[in-house]
Amino acid sequence: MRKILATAAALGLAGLGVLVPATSAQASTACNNAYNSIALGNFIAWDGTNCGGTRLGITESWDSDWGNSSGPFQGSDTNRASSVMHKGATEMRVQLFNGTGQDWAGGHTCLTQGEKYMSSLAGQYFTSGVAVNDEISSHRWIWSGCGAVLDS
Ligand SMILES: [Ca+2]
Repeated sequence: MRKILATAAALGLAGLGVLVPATSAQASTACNNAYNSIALGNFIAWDGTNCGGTRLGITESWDSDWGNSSGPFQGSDTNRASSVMHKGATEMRVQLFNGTGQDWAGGHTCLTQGEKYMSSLAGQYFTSGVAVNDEISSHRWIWSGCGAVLDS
């Protein structure tokens, strides 16, 4: 009887595990923790996967060149992001670009509020066909008009 109850308890826990909703197909404990601790309104990028390694930048604003010496992303931040997070306060999307400049042109993709984060950018591509991982060079917030969205 005791053994049967123990088995039932184990099965119950397993059942609960299945019922816990994942925020994305690549749900990451580290990213979930970061998401919960970061102030509302920000976009964040890390050089490692799973919202780890060096935090390249955290900002409520935009940056048209992650490789220059101004703004929230500078110098070696460009072409280095491997995980990104949207903790925006609105449904605006974070538009991520392969290139730089305030013409906001060329290959891009977007991170939505609903997606929350990408624990890895592997297998993701800009509208130009260029891989996103280690290739983001600028970003801005937009309400509409994105040609693609990141989706884990
Ligand atoms: Ca910059």
